[in-house]
Amino acid sequence: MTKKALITGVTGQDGAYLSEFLLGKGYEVHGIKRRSSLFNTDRIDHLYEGPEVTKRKFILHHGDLTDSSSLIRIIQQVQPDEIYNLAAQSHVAVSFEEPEYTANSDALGALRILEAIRILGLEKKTRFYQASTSELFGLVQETPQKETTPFYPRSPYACAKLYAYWITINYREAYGMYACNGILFNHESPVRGETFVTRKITRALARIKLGLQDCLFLGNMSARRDWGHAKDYVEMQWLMLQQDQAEDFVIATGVQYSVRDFVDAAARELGMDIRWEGQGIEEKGYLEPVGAAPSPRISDDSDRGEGAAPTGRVIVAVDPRYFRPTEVETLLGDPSKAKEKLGWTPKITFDELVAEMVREDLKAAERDELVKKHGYKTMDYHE
Ligand code: NDP
Ligand code: GDR
Repeated sequence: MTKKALITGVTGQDGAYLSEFLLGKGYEVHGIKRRSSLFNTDRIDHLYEGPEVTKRKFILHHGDLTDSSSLIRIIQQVQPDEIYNLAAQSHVAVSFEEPEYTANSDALGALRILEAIRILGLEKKTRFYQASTSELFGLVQETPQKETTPFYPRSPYACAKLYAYWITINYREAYGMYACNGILFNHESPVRGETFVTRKITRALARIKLGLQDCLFLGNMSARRDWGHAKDYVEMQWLMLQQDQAEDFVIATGVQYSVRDFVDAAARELGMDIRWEGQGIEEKGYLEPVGAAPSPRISDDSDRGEGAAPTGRVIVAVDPRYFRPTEVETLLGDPSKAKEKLGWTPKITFDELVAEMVREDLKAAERDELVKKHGYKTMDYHE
């Protein structure tokens, strides 16, 4: 029997990687996309080009996490073996501006799906995966963070995800459902949303390299994260639903870098050398001319070395607009449980992740350069 999976947030980064992964495993994949005034299927369009579509193995449905009626209708129609709840207003900074909508989609959205499973009598058939997050740890109480580390959410997004985390556990305990949380640390890829910091960096540096942009403006460059690759992480989402018993797992690499380290790594990949000067809001990254003395490598604010004064132009600067009312300064995961029980080992290293993202953004920038050269306007994004 072909297994059926239903993915909410199918048009997002993880939705795209998970769809491809499950189609590769022979699943019939159903995805929920929301209505938008422009096309929003860029990340999954390639899946329509393969044989999956003609065999009707990849099917999209219109629905929304804020609309119970659409969720019940789709789940009733599909009768999925597995539901992956990946849909969310997933931007932490935006959640401070849209707290109520974030709670509606990210907290109540999970509840709506769990209730739909119950209303339709699918508790024993349908397994449920909730996209939980390292943001739950927020103001960290223990380092590294593992499944038993106490939570301390620091944003409306994290507070909404905290509800979703607990309601998933409650439905597991109350109704015997196979429902679990993947507490995933940051994971990125070339199709990461352009306003998350990693993609913002690789896209901007590629454009600066080709003269399409002057400067990259960032917020807190000392923030530290445990960054992995989305392709590795979606495999764990699937594995969590294949166990004898539903359990919650931390998925992380166990290695941490600062935002500034990420800028340095992306610049290196592009053959650019950045020299850092100043502190806090005055901090700037100068593009050193080829052949200049090597810039001191820094991994945090404390080990900044002495070097010659920078002579290049400023290509990275701080814009306080990107500071958050409450920040999550540092996250570092301990994936021991996933290693032991799921056989987790991330295949893609930090350097390979950065290199892939830079490569793809450089190709996109080269396309834009060509378009511009022929007198046409390129697409502008406004954060
Ligand atoms: P994205 O922001 O790339 O994708 C979010 C998806 O949710 C998009 O398909 C979006 O649609 C959809 N969506 C948003 N609101 C609604 C709604 N009201 N109804 C239906 N669909 C909606 O996120 P990622 O793929 O990066 O992350 C997947 C999930 O994992 C999210 O829940 C996120 O919070 C969580 N997570 C992510 C981590 C990461 O580092 N990437 C780490 C830990 C957790 P559209 O395309 O139309 O915008
Ligand atoms: P995060 O990711 O908040 O961890 O949430 P993001 O990339 O937005 O921020 C990471 C860190 O970088 C700092 N930062 C900036 N962030 C953005 N977006 N833009 C900037 O200009 C900038 N400058 C510095 C941030 O302050 C922060 O400390 C992501 C999302 O995918 C969530 O959905 C997911 O749950 C968590 O990862 C795990």
